[in-house]
Amino acid sequence: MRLPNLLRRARRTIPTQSSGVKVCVVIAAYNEGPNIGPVVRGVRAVLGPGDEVLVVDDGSVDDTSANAAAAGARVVRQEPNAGKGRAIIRGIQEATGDVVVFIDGDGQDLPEEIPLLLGPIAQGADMVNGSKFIGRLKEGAISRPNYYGNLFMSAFINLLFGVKITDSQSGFRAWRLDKLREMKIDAKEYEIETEMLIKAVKAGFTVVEAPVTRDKRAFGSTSFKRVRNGTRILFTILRLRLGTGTTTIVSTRRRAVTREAHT
Ligand SMILES: Nc1nc2c(ncn2[C@@H]2O[C@H](COP(=O)(O)OP(=O)(O)OP(=O)(O)O)[C@@H](O)[C@H]2O)c(=O)[nH]1
Ligand SMILES: [Mg+2]
Repeated sequence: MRLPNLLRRARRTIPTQSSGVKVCVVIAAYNEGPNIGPVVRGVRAVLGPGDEVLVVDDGSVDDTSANAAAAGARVVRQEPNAGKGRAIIRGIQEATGDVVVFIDGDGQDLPEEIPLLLGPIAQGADMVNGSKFIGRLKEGAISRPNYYGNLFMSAFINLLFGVKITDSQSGFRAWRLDKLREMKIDAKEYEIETEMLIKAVKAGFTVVEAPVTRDKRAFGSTSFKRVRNGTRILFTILRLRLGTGTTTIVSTRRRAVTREAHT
């Protein structure tokens, strides 16, 4: 890992190349032509030479794949478009290394904050959730309905599962790859984050949060459909609470989600 100056304080907690930890950053991208190049370059700037950036281009009709490859990412392409969940699942299958970081391809997450997610992994966490609600929301980063929707989903999960998550919908996360692959994930769309989080909690994984910044989308518009995807997220929470569906839990030991202190 090469660290930007502003993150030097976190250096002690960051796995470095010399520690032999290989990081794979997975980016699900759908029609992110103008955004993906800067995101990939930003990610590569904080990674070491042995690390990898993997872009899962999900049937984009623009130059997402070409731009991602030109910026130095390994690109896998799915056809036709099948949803963010399917793309993340493909990313988990294709990833190599010890630690996987997921980051959005639209410029809303800051690649220079990746070390903030890797620090707690080096200290023993299985999953680190980047939270904009204990971090910073920049101007235009989230619409008012999505803001309250996000808070509601997190509160509902906390109530049903007895945890203390602040940002259950965050797509900016780090995982130990071996733990990630212990879970069977079957989400198709934006409910993927909810499913992975709840299954990690139910499996007894050590889940912590780290404060991150959320910016506004650089170019283009979101594919998130409030009613459709909100309903899918809600049903995912209820399905996992009731224990129905194809959920596979490797262990029933539960640990509370704990916040990672600001460094
Ligand atoms: N591969 C793939 N990626 C997707 C798909 N839908 C969304 N994504 C990616 O997932 C990331 C987040 O998608 P957005 O549509 O911006 O959703 P969001 O950031 O959760 O929601 P907003 O806050 O409304 O922007 C971006 O990198 C998208 O390109 C899809 O169908 N396939
Ligand atoms: Mg977005």
